[in-house]
Amino acid sequence: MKILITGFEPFGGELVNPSLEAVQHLENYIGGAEIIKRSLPVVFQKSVETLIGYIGAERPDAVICIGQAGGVSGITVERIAVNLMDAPIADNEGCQPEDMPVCADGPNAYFSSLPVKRIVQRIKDNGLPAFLSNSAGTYVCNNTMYGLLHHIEQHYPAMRGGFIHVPYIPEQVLDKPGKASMALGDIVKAARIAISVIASYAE
Ligand code: PCA
Repeated sequence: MKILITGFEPFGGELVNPSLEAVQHLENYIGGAEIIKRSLPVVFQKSVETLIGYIGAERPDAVICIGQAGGVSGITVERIAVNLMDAPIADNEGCQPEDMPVCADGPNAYFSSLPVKRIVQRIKDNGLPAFLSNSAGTYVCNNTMYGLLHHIEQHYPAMRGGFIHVPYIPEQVLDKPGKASMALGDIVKAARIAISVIASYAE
């Protein structure tokens, strides 16, 4: 099988985004699956358009988008994307939508079609903190997850898709006392586990 995994560019004044760092460290084959690694801009709608372009070019069996959730203390597997853009800060092109739908004629929400509970459990079984989350926020990550699941629903009913948020890496919290972080190697390990679960689940 083929799995497309994406990370985001840095945003919000950060110099790195752990999601993209982790994606770039992944091997090209994991658990028998071919891994396609790509980056997404932190820009409303452009992130979705870019992702849809990758999907059209690669026709993967599953799509995992990864993003940074500064302050979380573990791998955060998202269950739900909501049809709402309400940005606490401007995106990387200066856009800050407020109380707007992602898709005017779309449903209120989509559920991840990844095996979210299995992923959380397997990461924990490997000694790393992981949580199931019922909100991916209302910023670019939620927008991307919603756009992904909307596109899958309309065009690729057999494709699986979902979103995982990851913590800061230690170098990002040197000036943020009290903020949680996770070593990049552990985030990479968790991403590998998530991929392995998806690869075996589909068989
Ligand atoms: N995190 C942001 C957008 C890009 C990223 O890595 C979010 O959680 O919406």
